[in-house]
Amino acid sequence: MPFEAPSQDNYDTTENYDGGYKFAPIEEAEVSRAMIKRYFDTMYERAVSDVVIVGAGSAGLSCAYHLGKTRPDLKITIVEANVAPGGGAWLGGQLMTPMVVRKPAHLFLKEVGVPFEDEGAFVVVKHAALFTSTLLSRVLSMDNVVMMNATAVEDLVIREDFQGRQRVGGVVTNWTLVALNHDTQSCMDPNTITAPVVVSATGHDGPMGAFSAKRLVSAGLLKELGNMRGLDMNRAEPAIVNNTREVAPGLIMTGMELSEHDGCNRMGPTFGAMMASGIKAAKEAMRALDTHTITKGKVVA
Ligand code: 48N
Repeated sequence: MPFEAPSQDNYDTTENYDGGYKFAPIEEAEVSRAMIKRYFDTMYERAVSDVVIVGAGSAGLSCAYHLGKTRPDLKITIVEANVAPGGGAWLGGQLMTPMVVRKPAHLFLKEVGVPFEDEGAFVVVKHAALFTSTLLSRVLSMDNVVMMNATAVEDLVIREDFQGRQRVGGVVTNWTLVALNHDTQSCMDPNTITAPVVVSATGHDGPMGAFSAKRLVSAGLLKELGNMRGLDMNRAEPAIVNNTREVAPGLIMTGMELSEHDGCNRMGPTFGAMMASGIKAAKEAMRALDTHTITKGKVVA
């Protein structure tokens, strides 16, 4: 019998909740094909992206927001190892829920539409998850931004460029559960995403924290890690924002990963620097794209 939609079109139609709730009929294969086609069409299309952002924590998401909003023409692909994006921004400090953001970074909260309580020099978001879920929803609703979560960057594409320099030209990916289990069986080879600019925002802790910083050392592009220093909020936050930069040709580093790369202080449970650093990383990415000639996702001049 053809599906008869409920008489009204609002979600709480009474007839639906008196034991009469009905769904439109479906074939299981329709569900599979709806997911497969969309996901793998996206993977195919994003095999060459304009910017890859590694890590969907507060820095990576802030970068994606500013970049996606400012340059809706760019193909921005976020690769996030966890099933749940958001990194360390679901809670404040010591698992407490309020999130502290020092001014003037609170202006980003206004931009994104996150309410806060004003404490003078800083503001407090009542629950960190309110910030992260709001920012995630803004980023994921952008047509030019794609997020591949549960997907790990397990290496960097590094090639000699037109100037004879070692340049990061994309990322090497695998399903995270595969990346974490390479020692259980051999030959689970990865995949790649080519991009002229990679923004690394992999944080300072967790199973893959500071991934790109560590890879630069093992690939011989960085002599040694600076290693994150002790907590000093007033030194740490401006250092992270002001030193957000292209740390290697084609690789921009942002957020707490930079503290491991540079050896600057940590700030603890205050998140304004993550937002401002992410925004600066977006500006650095646009600068890099504007100063080079790019063909098929590669910097050629
Ligand atoms: O939230 P994080 O860890 O990193 P940031 O830099 O966005 O924010 C850091 C911030 O939460 C703090 O640590 C605060 C301010 N505390 C400071 C302090 O002093 O303690 O997000 C990084 C994201 C995570 O979601 C990881 O799962 C992901 O990056 N990730 C990766 N994704 C893909 N491939 C990888 N190899 C990878 N490594 C990490």
